[in-house]
Amino acid sequence: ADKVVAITGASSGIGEATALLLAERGARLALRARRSERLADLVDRIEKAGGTAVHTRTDVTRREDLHSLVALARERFGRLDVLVGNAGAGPISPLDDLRVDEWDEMVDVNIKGVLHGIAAALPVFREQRSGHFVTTSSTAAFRVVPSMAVYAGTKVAVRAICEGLRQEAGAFFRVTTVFPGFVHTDFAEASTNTAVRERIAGMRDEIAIPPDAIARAIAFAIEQPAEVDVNEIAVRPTAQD
Ligand code: NJP
Repeated sequence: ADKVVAITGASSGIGEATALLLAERGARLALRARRSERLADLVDRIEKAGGTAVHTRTDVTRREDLHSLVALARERFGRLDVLVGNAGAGPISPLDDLRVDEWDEMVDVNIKGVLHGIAAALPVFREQRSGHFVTTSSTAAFRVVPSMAVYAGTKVAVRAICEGLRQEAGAFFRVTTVFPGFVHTDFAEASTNTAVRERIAGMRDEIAIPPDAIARAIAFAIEQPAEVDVNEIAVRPTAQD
């Protein structure tokens, strides 16, 4: 359909794959992340294939950036139908490493980044009497694995926030939380602990599924009829524990 969809974390991985798939299916897109040159290239590819997309640099830890995202999407396309809150940070490490700045980063991007999106889009969805929040959590929200304590904590928080949002949504807007398992993206390189990074990268090369698998799950939720709200979707590699 011709929905207006804003995607955070659109510059690589799951966000990029979702942008390409939704553009192919007719959505008009507002793409956001910090790496503008990658976004510009993505917009180019989408337009060359006949799609419609705009981009602006956004840091989801800055509340005002999310407000401008929502405002610009409405200015450009007249409304906002879906906010895909997908930006995430995963510099994972054992707690005992005390990489406290990285804990802060994960809390700021993964939790506050999602909250900033909700704060910006909720009044618009209420006014339109329609809208859809799609947020990327993680299967780490279901089971903590070694070195993932803080990361998993942020993704548990995302799940709780989105479930609370769903309960408050009434008949106005929809809430979908996506829980990816191991996906083949740059995410595996984010850890600054060499042993952890090598272990994760090794697992990635062995079992990870392509980001398009998550894009298809997001498209499935978005394309349901208005009265159907797909709330939680977990998508793991078949070989994942
Ligand atoms: O990873 P990656 P994924 N402001 O690194 C953006 C979750 N997940 O696609 O700003 C704005 O390719 C960053 O853009 P840039 C994961 O937790 C993954 O795998 O340009 N954007 C990039 O576009 C995350 O929520 C796996 O650097 C910021 C994007 O986030 C989501 O999937 C498993 C930002 C990250 O893309 C997408 O991650 C799982 C900021 N401050 C959950 N900081 C997996 N890959 O295995 C980062 O369970 N970004």
